[in-house]
Amino acid sequence: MSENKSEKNGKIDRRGFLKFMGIAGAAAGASVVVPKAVMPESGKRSLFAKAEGGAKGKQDYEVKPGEYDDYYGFWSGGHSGEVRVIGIPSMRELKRIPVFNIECGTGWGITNESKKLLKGKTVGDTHHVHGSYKNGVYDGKYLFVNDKINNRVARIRVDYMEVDRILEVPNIQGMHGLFPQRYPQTEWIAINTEFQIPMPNNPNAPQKEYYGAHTIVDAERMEVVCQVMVESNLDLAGTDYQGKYSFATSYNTEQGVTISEMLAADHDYLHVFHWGKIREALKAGKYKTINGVKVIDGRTGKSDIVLRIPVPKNPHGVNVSPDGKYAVCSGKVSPTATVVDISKLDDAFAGKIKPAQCVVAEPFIGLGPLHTTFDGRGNAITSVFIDSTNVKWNIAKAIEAEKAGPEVKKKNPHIVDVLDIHYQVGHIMATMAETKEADGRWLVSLNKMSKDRFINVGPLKPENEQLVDISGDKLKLVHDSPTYIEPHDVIMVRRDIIEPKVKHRYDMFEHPLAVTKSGVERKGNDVTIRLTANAPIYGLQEAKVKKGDRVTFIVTNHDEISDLAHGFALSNYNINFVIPPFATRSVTFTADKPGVYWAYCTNFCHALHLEMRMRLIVEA
Ligand code: RUQ
Ligand code: CUA
Ligand code: CA
Repeated sequence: MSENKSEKNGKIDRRGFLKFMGIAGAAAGASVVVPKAVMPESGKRSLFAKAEGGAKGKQDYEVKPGEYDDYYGFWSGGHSGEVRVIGIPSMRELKRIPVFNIECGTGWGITNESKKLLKGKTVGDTHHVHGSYKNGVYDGKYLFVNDKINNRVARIRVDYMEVDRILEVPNIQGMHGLFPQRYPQTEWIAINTEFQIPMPNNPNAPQKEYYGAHTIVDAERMEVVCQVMVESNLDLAGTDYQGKYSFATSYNTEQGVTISEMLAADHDYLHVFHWGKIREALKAGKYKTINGVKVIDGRTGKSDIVLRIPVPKNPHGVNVSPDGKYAVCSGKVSPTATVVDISKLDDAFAGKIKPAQCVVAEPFIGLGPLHTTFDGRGNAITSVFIDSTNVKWNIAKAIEAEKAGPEVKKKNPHIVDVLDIHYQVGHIMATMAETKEADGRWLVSLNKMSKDRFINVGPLKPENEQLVDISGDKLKLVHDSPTYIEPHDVIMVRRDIIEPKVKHRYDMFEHPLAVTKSGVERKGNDVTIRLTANAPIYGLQEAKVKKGDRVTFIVTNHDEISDLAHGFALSNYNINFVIPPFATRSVTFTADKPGVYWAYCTNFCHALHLEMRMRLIVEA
């Protein structure tokens, strides 16, 4: 439904609203104008239609003005601390969701609501963003993302595309790999810890008492269920498609604290955690409580919860194929990938076979393999950092060649195509690849360096995300997309799975403060100023407080029109935030400077947006 058409249907969206209100809006005063909001969705031409008929390797990646993307790309923004939403295949940036950072555009970290979640912390490093699942496919409910700096996991509600919970996890450092349960649905999230520390964190502990932990978080309650303590560090995470296991690669099984110590052993491990055995241990009370968390001893020889599969030294990513059959580890230091047959894990846990016997292939990939994704047609595509390539290879052929022996294997029959990328790729991801509905259409290569690829913007260059058409046999580079620091990881979700809302609810996040009537209320030195916001006026034109008062502004946007947000900034008081349609936001500060201070709307909302302001008079 186009925006114009929606007006004809008698519903008014933002464009219609602005035309309709015009200058007349000013005369409407503070009365609440609430035309029914319209969801400008569905029906717009989709690129899916163009791709029909299996135009192999010849998909149209251009998304023309007015057309929609086929996929939502959810990006972790690395040390910017945010999550981004980028359309696939256009690579157009649609939204930034502030998570662990302070963000002036929306006022995240400035409002009371966001400060309550951030608890005074202002930096974060988002590495891995994953969605909640039902039966091996995204259910469109939540996104989860980790913070490697302050060891937190945030949950984003997909319907509002805003953070609703942040959980700080004790006993760990370097929170890194994170993966939700995929089957039957996401009840648990498995989270890894890259840095070993003493548990509890005693500065005098000897090096051999530095541990890693696999943390299990309850996805709905956002509480730590337990931690499985191991001697190794735990890097990337994965889960299977049966709800039975989670995976963790480790590059520091040596418990080293220097780089040479971390590289000392000739192999490290893929750790497999047995969820049934974790549940049994919890039930049987086989844990110690450290800083309020149930910690299960998963060290070698201490329990049968953890299976350690030897892999070449210092591996990196682990990814599970969409058919649920294989966990693929990327070698990093070794030029190989390691293919683990998940159906053999039960026998290995039962001691019927050795853990190493779960490995069914170790194909050559290139120098510095980091992460693997899948096209849903039996092929894997691995990012190769040092070579700066994406390597497409066939899993079944790799397994066959392994069986056939070294003569066959050295001819590399599994390699399908090698694509040069620009440059130094970290993560790669194909559309829907972390679900059983992997569709093999597009791949994004998240390259850590762009070097000479764009006009020079000084020493700090953009990163480069490259769009690759993977619908044919060849990997076809179709688009360069320079991007702000740091595109870390991404998932690409079919757009029919995501159903965002157009407006907030009064009770959003159980917000008890929604303003229906503007006014000033004083209780001692605490002054609450309640404001409605209706384009183009706030419900009060002025308010008076006294120097030293603790002032709380609460603003509710009564315009529930699609895309009609107001802002609220207070001159010289370092306050600025946005109030989306029907939302309520608040801020508390001390009025320490006497004088006249203008509060004004920062978000262009109306022809008289500039007039949307009020005075705060701070009396001496
Ligand atoms: S893991 S590319 Cu967070 Cu590879 Cu860094
Ligand atoms: Cu309200 Cu500009
Ligand atoms: Ca190592």
